[in-house]
Amino acid sequence: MTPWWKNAVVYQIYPKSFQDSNGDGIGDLQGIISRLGYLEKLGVDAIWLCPIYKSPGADNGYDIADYEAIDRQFGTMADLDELIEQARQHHIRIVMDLVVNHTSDEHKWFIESRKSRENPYRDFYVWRDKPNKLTSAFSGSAWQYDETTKQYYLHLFAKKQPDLNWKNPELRQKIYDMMNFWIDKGIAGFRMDVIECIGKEPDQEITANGPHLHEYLQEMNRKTFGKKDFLTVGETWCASLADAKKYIDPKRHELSMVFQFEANSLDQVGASKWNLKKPDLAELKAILIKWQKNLAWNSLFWENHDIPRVISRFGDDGKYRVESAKMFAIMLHLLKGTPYIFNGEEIGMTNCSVESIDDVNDIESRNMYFAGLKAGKSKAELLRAINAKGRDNARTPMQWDDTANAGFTANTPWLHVNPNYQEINVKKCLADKNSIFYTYQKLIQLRHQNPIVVDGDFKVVETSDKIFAYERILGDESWLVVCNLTQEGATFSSEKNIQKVLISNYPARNSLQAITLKPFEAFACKVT
Ligand code: TEU
Ligand code: CA
Repeated sequence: MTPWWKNAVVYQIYPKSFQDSNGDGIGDLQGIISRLGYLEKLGVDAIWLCPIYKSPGADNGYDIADYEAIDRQFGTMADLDELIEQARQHHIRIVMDLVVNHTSDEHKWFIESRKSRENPYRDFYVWRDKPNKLTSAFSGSAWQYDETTKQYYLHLFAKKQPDLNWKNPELRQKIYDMMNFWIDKGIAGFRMDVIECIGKEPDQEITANGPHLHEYLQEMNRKTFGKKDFLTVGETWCASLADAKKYIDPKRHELSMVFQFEANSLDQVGASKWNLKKPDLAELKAILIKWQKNLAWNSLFWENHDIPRVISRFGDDGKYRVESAKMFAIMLHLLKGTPYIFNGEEIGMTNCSVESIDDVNDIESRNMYFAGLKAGKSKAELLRAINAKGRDNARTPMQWDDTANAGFTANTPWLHVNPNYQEINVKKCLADKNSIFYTYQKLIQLRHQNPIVVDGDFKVVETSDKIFAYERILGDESWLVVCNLTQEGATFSSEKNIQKVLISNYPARNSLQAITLKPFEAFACKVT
């Protein structure tokens, strides 16, 4: 049986920023419901919904206080049920975010756990007498002293995100029960937050890829989604090719696919994302080729709620904004794997700079800033790093139209709207047959209608570093994809003949012999 996700395209929604329905400045479930027609027009098969569970919001919902309740700011469980049902009527499935490496410190398990060393929930979390050198992804030590029981608890993320102890079988069973609660509701998949960390061995300072990780995933598979037609995608920042093969090997019964982030370090020096460097697109190409050639199935994505907008980062968000957005779309969507579109990517939304830390919401950026000030760095250099890499860049409200607050809310939005909303918005894109939106729509259609996009072999075409070109081949059919990664002209030549141009971001070509590609030019054609 072919799983539902095999020829699907997934659309990621950051609920807080998508559409506000009741004027409190915060996106919500009814807002999403009101935009299902738009998503159906785009043609996506599923929505990955970032966390909407009950949460104090220290990390915008990735700090969960109750896995089986909806946060009031997003609506109610009835709204969620309505979303699942209405989405189904628009041929869209719902994939939920599963955050089980940690909870909020306001989760009832942690409230109990911290009460006494003998509490039945004590061992659901990781408590030690002394901290070691482990650090939090959000700056500082990963250990927090707790006065009541005079021990430290582990938090690989914020202080308000204590890590769960997966060594405890009772905890694991509670997680599986919760997953089954959601599966029974009729959701179609889970995106698994930092799932590589659940096998952590804190005493050995091992966080990702611990010795029991795959054992836990196999147990989870068996006890929850294993026999279902279900999408599971693991967020695995540290996955090597060998790790990825383990996660997705059908014989091992773990996950459908993983997000790997090898290309994500292209614009940094060393281990810190804040040490900026100009990315080398030849390396980007090499990474894509490596994963296409060696992994049976990839997750294909440029953006998510943690990383900058792709055109601002690797392309051009100025003069060639439209051309480069379409080029990145064409390059990615005709590769082998499951494409993910992050809300706003399909209209070419860009990064959004701030001038003061007061305008920054993201906990990762804020903690880095204040730690940086203490360490003697200048405000200017810290803000420069935040403007290039901070997570708020991709989290600004969805730009629907050119009215106040971009049609996102009738009131003050929780996070500033990008000032370019009058130029870049959904309404304008829908009215222009040549817009980025229709390039995405067309790419989704191509995937749905042509098995070659799903099943075809991937073959690299040798070119200069400026160009990424590849073929997809199925039986005697062959598609050629050619992308100019730069804003300069680039020469390309092939012996092949164009039978049909399938998609392009400039007027269609009719020959492949010694052509000079225009800035960020990209096209795909059937060749003989
Ligand atoms: O992200 C995992 C993660 O490692 C990020 O914190 C990453 O290091 C950072 O965003 C890079 O800029 C997941 C979620 O996607 C993220 O939003 C959460 O903050 C994090 O887990 C904790 O749940
Ligand atoms: Ca609202």
